[in-house]
Amino acid sequence: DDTQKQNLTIIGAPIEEGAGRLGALMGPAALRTAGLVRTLEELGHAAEDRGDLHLPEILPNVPPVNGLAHHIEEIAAWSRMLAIETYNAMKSGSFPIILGGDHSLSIGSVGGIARYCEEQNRELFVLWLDAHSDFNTPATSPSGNMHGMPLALLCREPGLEGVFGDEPHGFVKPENLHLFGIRSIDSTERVLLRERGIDVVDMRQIDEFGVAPLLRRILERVQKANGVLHVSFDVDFIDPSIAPGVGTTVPGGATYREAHLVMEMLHDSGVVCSLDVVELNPFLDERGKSALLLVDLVASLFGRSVFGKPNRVDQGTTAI
Ligand code: B3U
Ligand code: MN
Ligand code: MN
Repeated sequence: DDTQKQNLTIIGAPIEEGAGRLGALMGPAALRTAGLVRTLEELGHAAEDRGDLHLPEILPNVPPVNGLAHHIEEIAAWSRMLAIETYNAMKSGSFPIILGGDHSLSIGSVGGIARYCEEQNRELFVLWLDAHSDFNTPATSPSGNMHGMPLALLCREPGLEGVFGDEPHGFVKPENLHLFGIRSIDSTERVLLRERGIDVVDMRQIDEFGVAPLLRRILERVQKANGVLHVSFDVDFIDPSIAPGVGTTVPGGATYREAHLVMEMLHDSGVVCSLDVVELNPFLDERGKSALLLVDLVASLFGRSVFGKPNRVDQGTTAI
Protein backbone atom coordinates (compact mmCIF):
# COMPACT_ATOMS: atom_id res chain seq x y z
CA ASP A 1 0.00 0.00 0.00
CA ASP A 2 0.99 3.63 -0.33
CA THR A 3 1.12 4.57 3.36
CA GLN A 4 4.21 6.64 4.02
CA LYS A 5 6.28 5.08 6.80
CA GLN A 6 7.56 7.72 9.15
CA ASN A 7 9.99 8.20 11.99
CA LEU A 8 7.97 9.37 14.96
CA THR A 9 9.29 11.00 18.13
CA ILE A 10 6.86 10.66 21.01
CA ILE A 11 7.28 13.20 23.80
CA GLY A 12 5.25 13.11 27.00
CA ALA A 13 4.46 16.53 28.50
CA PRO A 14 2.65 15.87 31.80
CA ILE A 15 1.63 19.44 32.37
CA GLU A 16 -1.57 20.43 34.14
CA GLU A 17 -0.78 23.88 35.51
CA GLY A 18 -2.39 25.53 32.49
CA ALA A 19 -5.79 23.97 33.16
CA GLY A 20 -8.38 24.88 35.73
CA ARG A 21 -8.52 21.39 37.22
CA LEU A 22 -6.02 18.71 38.03
CA GLY A 23 -5.52 15.41 36.23
CA ALA A 24 -4.14 16.19 32.77
CA LEU A 25 -0.69 15.24 34.00
CA MET A 26 -1.82 11.61 33.78
CA GLY A 27 -2.60 12.03 30.07
CA PRO A 28 0.67 10.70 28.61
CA ALA A 29 0.55 7.63 30.86
CA ALA A 30 -3.05 6.86 29.87
CA LEU A 31 -2.27 7.23 26.17
CA ARG A 32 0.61 4.79 26.53
CA THR A 33 -1.57 2.37 28.53
CA ALA A 34 -4.18 2.59 25.75
CA GLY A 35 -1.51 1.33 23.34
CA LEU A 36 -0.47 4.42 21.43
CA VAL A 37 3.12 3.42 20.73
CA ARG A 38 2.34 -0.19 19.84
CA THR A 39 -0.46 0.91 17.53
CA LEU A 40 1.84 3.25 15.62
CA GLU A 41 4.45 0.51 15.29
CA GLU A 42 1.85 -1.94 14.04
CA LEU A 43 1.03 0.54 11.29
CA GLY A 44 4.64 0.21 10.15
CA HIS A 45 6.08 3.41 11.57
CA ALA A 46 9.29 3.67 13.59
CA ALA A 47 8.21 5.19 16.89
CA GLU A 48 10.76 6.39 19.41
CA ASP A 49 9.15 7.08 22.77
CA ARG A 50 11.32 9.61 24.58
CA GLY A 51 9.31 9.25 27.78
CA ASP A 52 8.06 12.21 29.77
CA LEU A 53 9.77 15.53 30.26
CA HIS A 54 10.01 16.86 33.81
CA LEU A 55 9.92 20.36 35.20
CA PRO A 56 13.30 21.65 36.37
CA GLU A 57 13.60 22.44 40.07
CA ILE A 58 14.42 26.05 39.40
CA LEU A 59 11.74 27.79 37.40
CA PRO A 60 12.50 30.78 35.18
CA ASN A 61 11.71 34.30 36.31
CA VAL A 62 8.99 35.79 34.19
CA PRO A 63 8.22 39.51 34.42
CA PRO A 64 4.72 40.26 35.73
CA VAL A 65 1.98 40.40 33.12
CA ASN A 66 -0.87 42.79 32.60
CA GLY A 67 -3.81 40.61 33.64
CA LEU A 68 -4.08 37.02 34.84
CA ALA A 69 -1.79 34.15 33.83
CA HIS A 70 -1.75 31.45 36.50
CA HIS A 71 1.44 29.38 36.89
CA ILE A 72 3.24 31.32 34.20
CA GLU A 73 6.65 30.24 35.55
CA GLU A 74 5.77 26.55 35.16
CA ILE A 75 4.33 27.14 31.71
CA ALA A 76 7.44 29.09 30.75
CA ALA A 77 9.67 26.20 31.83
CA TRP A 78 7.57 23.69 29.86
CA SER A 79 7.46 25.95 26.82
CA ARG A 80 11.22 26.33 26.70
CA MET A 81 11.84 22.59 27.07
CA LEU A 82 9.23 21.64 24.52
CA ALA A 83 10.43 24.16 21.95
CA ILE A 84 13.85 22.52 22.06
CA GLU A 85 12.41 19.00 21.82
CA THR A 86 10.13 19.62 18.85
CA TYR A 87 12.76 21.67 17.03
CA ASN A 88 15.29 18.85 17.43
CA ALA A 89 12.81 16.19 16.35
CA MET A 90 11.93 18.13 13.20
CA LYS A 91 15.58 18.79 12.48
CA SER A 92 16.36 15.08 12.63
CA GLY A 93 13.66 14.43 10.05
CA SER A 94 11.26 12.98 12.57
CA PHE A 95 7.57 13.68 13.15
CA PRO A 96 7.02 14.91 16.73
CA ILE A 97 3.94 13.70 18.62
CA ILE A 98 3.47 15.55 21.91
CA LEU A 99 1.29 13.86 24.49
CA GLY A 100 -0.35 16.18 26.98
CA GLY A 101 -0.92 17.54 29.28
CA ASP A 102 -3.06 20.62 28.96
CA HIS A 103 -3.16 22.82 25.88
CA SER A 104 -0.65 25.36 27.18
CA LEU A 105 1.98 22.85 26.02
CA SER A 106 1.34 23.95 22.44
CA ILE A 107 3.10 27.23 23.16
CA GLY A 108 6.32 25.24 23.32
CA SER A 109 5.59 22.49 20.83
CA VAL A 110 4.45 24.88 18.11
CA GLY A 111 7.11 27.42 19.08
CA GLY A 112 9.83 24.86 18.27
CA ILE A 113 8.15 23.62 15.10
CA ALA A 114 7.63 27.17 13.86
CA ARG A 115 11.30 27.92 14.50
CA TYR A 116 12.31 24.97 12.35
CA CYS A 117 9.92 25.94 9.55
CA GLU A 118 11.19 29.53 9.55
CA GLU A 119 14.77 28.28 9.21
CA GLN A 120 13.79 25.96 6.37
CA ASN A 121 11.59 28.53 4.66
CA ARG A 122 8.63 26.16 4.83
CA GLU A 123 5.26 27.78 5.28
CA LEU A 124 3.69 26.52 8.52
CA PHE A 125 -0.05 26.14 8.88
CA VAL A 126 -1.82 25.14 12.10
CA LEU A 127 -5.08 23.18 12.40
CA TRP A 128 -6.55 23.66 15.88
CA LEU A 129 -9.16 20.97 16.60
CA ASP A 130 -10.90 22.23 19.71
CA ALA A 131 -14.20 23.28 21.29
CA HIS A 132 -12.44 26.51 22.34
CA SER A 133 -10.47 29.07 20.40
CA ASP A 134 -7.64 29.39 22.97
CA PHE A 135 -6.97 32.97 21.84
CA ASN A 136 -7.11 34.76 25.18
CA THR A 137 -4.38 37.04 26.45
CA PRO A 138 -3.79 37.60 30.18
CA ALA A 139 -5.75 40.83 29.74
CA THR A 140 -8.81 39.19 28.13
CA SER A 141 -8.87 35.82 29.90
CA PRO A 142 -11.83 35.35 32.24
CA SER A 143 -10.07 32.51 34.08
CA GLY A 144 -6.35 33.25 33.91
CA ASN A 145 -5.85 29.62 32.84
CA MET A 146 -3.06 29.49 30.32
CA HIS A 147 -4.50 26.59 28.31
CA GLY A 148 -6.87 29.23 26.95
CA MET A 149 -3.95 31.40 25.71
CA PRO A 150 -1.51 29.47 23.49
CA LEU A 151 -2.76 30.84 20.17
CA ALA A 152 -2.66 34.46 21.27
CA LEU A 153 0.99 34.09 22.20
CA LEU A 154 1.84 32.12 19.05
CA CYS A 155 0.15 34.77 16.89
CA ARG A 156 2.15 37.59 18.54
CA GLU A 157 -0.60 39.09 20.63
CA PRO A 158 0.99 41.20 23.39
CA GLY A 159 1.16 40.12 27.00
CA LEU A 160 3.19 36.90 27.20
CA GLU A 161 6.55 37.95 25.75
CA GLY A 162 8.43 36.75 28.83
CA VAL A 163 7.39 33.11 28.47
CA PHE A 164 10.22 32.06 26.15
CA GLY A 165 12.92 34.30 27.63
CA ASP A 166 15.99 33.89 25.44
CA GLU A 167 14.87 30.52 24.08
CA PRO A 168 14.66 30.66 20.28
CA HIS A 169 11.18 29.98 18.92
CA GLY A 170 8.95 30.84 16.00
CA PHE A 171 5.44 32.22 15.59
CA VAL A 172 2.31 31.34 13.65
CA LYS A 173 0.98 33.69 10.99
CA PRO A 174 -2.62 34.49 11.94
CA GLU A 175 -3.67 33.93 8.32
CA ASN A 176 -2.22 30.39 8.48
CA LEU A 177 -4.23 29.41 11.54
CA HIS A 178 -7.41 27.37 11.11
CA LEU A 179 -9.65 26.74 14.11
CA PHE A 180 -12.00 23.78 13.64
CA GLY A 181 -14.85 22.39 15.72
CA ILE A 182 -15.24 25.55 17.80
CA ARG A 183 -18.31 26.03 20.01
CA SER A 184 -17.11 28.12 22.97
CA ILE A 185 -15.55 31.57 22.58
CA ASP A 186 -15.33 34.29 25.24
CA SER A 187 -16.76 37.65 24.19
CA THR A 188 -13.46 39.55 24.31
CA GLU A 189 -11.79 36.63 22.55
CA ARG A 190 -14.36 36.83 19.75
CA VAL A 191 -13.54 40.49 19.18
CA LEU A 192 -9.85 39.68 18.89
CA LEU A 193 -10.43 36.74 16.53
CA ARG A 194 -12.51 38.99 14.27
CA GLU A 195 -9.98 41.82 14.34
CA ARG A 196 -7.19 39.46 13.37
CA GLY A 197 -9.26 37.78 10.66
CA ILE A 198 -8.71 34.28 12.07
CA ASP A 199 -10.42 31.47 10.15
CA VAL A 200 -12.90 29.87 12.56
CA VAL A 201 -14.81 26.78 11.44
CA ASP A 202 -17.46 26.46 14.12
CA MET A 203 -19.83 23.55 14.76
CA ARG A 204 -22.62 25.41 12.99
CA GLN A 205 -20.64 25.21 9.72
CA ILE A 206 -19.78 21.58 10.35
CA ASP A 207 -23.47 20.79 10.88
CA GLU A 208 -24.43 22.56 7.68
CA PHE A 209 -21.67 21.51 5.29
CA GLY A 210 -19.99 18.51 6.91
CA VAL A 211 -16.32 18.20 7.84
CA ALA A 212 -15.09 17.02 4.42
CA PRO A 213 -15.48 20.16 2.27
CA LEU A 214 -14.48 22.43 5.16
CA LEU A 215 -11.29 20.51 5.83
CA ARG A 216 -10.51 19.98 2.14
CA ARG A 217 -10.41 23.75 1.64
CA ILE A 218 -7.79 24.04 4.38
CA LEU A 219 -5.70 21.13 3.12
CA GLU A 220 -5.72 22.48 -0.43
CA ARG A 221 -4.43 25.80 0.88
CA VAL A 222 -1.51 24.05 2.57
CA GLN A 223 -0.77 21.98 -0.52
CA LYS A 224 -0.86 24.99 -2.87
CA ALA A 225 1.60 26.83 -0.62
CA ASN A 226 3.87 23.75 -0.50
CA GLY A 227 3.47 24.14 3.25
CA VAL A 228 3.33 21.83 6.23
CA LEU A 229 0.56 21.46 8.78
CA HIS A 230 0.78 21.15 12.54
CA VAL A 231 -2.31 19.51 14.06
CA SER A 232 -3.22 20.36 17.63
CA PHE A 233 -5.87 17.96 18.86
CA ASP A 234 -7.76 18.96 22.01
CA VAL A 235 -9.87 16.09 23.37
CA ASP A 236 -12.83 18.45 23.80
CA PHE A 237 -13.05 18.73 19.99
CA ILE A 238 -14.91 15.41 20.29
CA ASP A 239 -18.38 15.17 21.77
CA PRO A 240 -18.26 14.51 25.54
CA SER A 241 -20.64 11.56 25.17
CA ILE A 242 -17.83 9.57 23.54
CA ALA A 243 -14.84 11.41 25.07
CA PRO A 244 -15.71 12.39 28.65
CA GLY A 245 -12.09 12.41 29.84
CA VAL A 246 -11.45 16.14 29.62
CA GLY A 247 -11.78 18.98 32.11
CA THR A 248 -13.71 21.43 29.93
CA THR A 249 -16.40 19.46 28.15
CA VAL A 250 -18.71 21.37 25.82
CA PRO A 251 -21.77 19.62 24.38
CA GLY A 252 -22.24 19.32 20.64
CA GLY A 253 -18.78 18.21 19.60
CA ALA A 254 -17.50 16.16 16.70
CA THR A 255 -19.00 12.70 16.37
CA TYR A 256 -17.01 9.49 16.18
CA ARG A 257 -17.37 9.43 12.42
CA GLU A 258 -16.57 13.12 11.91
CA ALA A 259 -13.44 12.86 14.03
CA HIS A 260 -12.20 9.77 12.17
CA LEU A 261 -12.91 11.34 8.80
CA VAL A 262 -10.86 14.39 9.79
CA MET A 263 -7.94 12.17 10.74
CA GLU A 264 -8.21 10.05 7.58
CA MET A 265 -8.29 13.14 5.37
CA LEU A 266 -5.30 14.55 7.22
CA HIS A 267 -3.42 11.33 6.55
CA ASP A 268 -4.31 11.30 2.86
CA SER A 269 -3.22 14.94 2.47
CA GLY A 270 0.39 14.05 3.21
CA VAL A 271 1.05 17.54 4.62
CA VAL A 272 0.89 16.92 8.37
CA CYS A 273 4.31 17.44 10.01
CA SER A 274 3.56 17.27 13.73
CA LEU A 275 0.83 16.56 16.26
CA ASP A 276 -0.22 17.52 19.79
CA VAL A 277 -2.72 15.34 21.66
CA VAL A 278 -3.85 17.44 24.59
CA GLU A 279 -6.26 17.84 27.50
CA LEU A 280 -6.88 14.15 28.14
CA ASN A 281 -7.78 13.96 31.83
CA PRO A 282 -7.76 10.27 32.85
CA PHE A 283 -9.17 11.17 36.27
CA LEU A 284 -12.40 12.18 34.54
CA ASP A 285 -12.44 9.39 31.96
CA GLU A 286 -14.72 6.34 32.02
CA ARG A 287 -12.84 3.05 31.92
CA GLY A 288 -10.26 4.53 29.54
CA LYS A 289 -12.72 5.13 26.74
CA SER A 290 -11.42 8.58 25.84
CA ALA A 291 -7.81 7.37 25.82
CA LEU A 292 -8.72 4.38 23.64
CA LEU A 293 -10.66 6.59 21.23
CA LEU A 294 -7.70 8.96 20.96
CA VAL A 295 -5.39 6.08 20.10
CA ASP A 296 -7.80 4.98 17.35
CA LEU A 297 -7.98 8.54 16.01
CA VAL A 298 -4.20 8.86 15.97
CA ALA A 299 -4.09 5.52 14.13
CA SER A 300 -6.37 6.98 11.44
CA LEU A 301 -4.03 9.96 11.11
CA PHE A 302 -1.14 7.55 10.61
CA GLY A 303 -2.71 5.46 7.90
CA ARG A 304 -5.14 3.01 9.41
CA SER A 305 -8.11 2.66 7.07
CA VAL A 306 -11.00 0.27 6.68
CA PHE A 307 -10.50 -0.67 3.04
CA GLY A 308 -8.23 1.77 1.27
CA LYS A 309 -9.21 5.08 -0.20
CA PRO A 310 -12.73 5.26 -1.66
CA ASN A 311 -11.60 7.49 -4.52
CA ARG A 312 -9.05 4.97 -5.73
CA VAL A 313 -11.25 2.07 -6.88
CA ASP A 314 -9.88 2.54 -10.39
CA GLN A 315 -6.44 1.71 -9.07
CA GLY A 316 -7.51 -1.75 -8.17
CA THR A 317 -8.46 -2.40 -4.60
CA THR A 318 -9.83 -5.65 -6.05
CA ALA A 319 -6.74 -6.52 -8.12
CA ILE A 320 -5.04 -9.77 -7.24
N1 B3U B 1 -12.01 30.36 27.15
C1 B3U B 1 -12.00 29.94 28.53
C2 B3U B 1 -12.23 28.45 28.65
C3 B3U B 1 -11.25 27.55 28.03
C4 B3U B 1 -10.37 27.76 27.01
N2 B3U B 1 -9.72 26.61 26.82
C5 B3U B 1 -10.18 25.76 27.65
N3 B3U B 1 -11.10 26.31 28.40
N4 B3U B 1 -9.85 24.47 27.71
C6 B3U B 1 -10.69 30.36 29.20
O1 B3U B 1 -10.55 30.08 30.39
O2 B3U B 1 -9.84 30.95 28.56
MN1 MN C 1 -7.64 23.80 23.75
MN1 MN D 1 -10.73 23.02 24.48
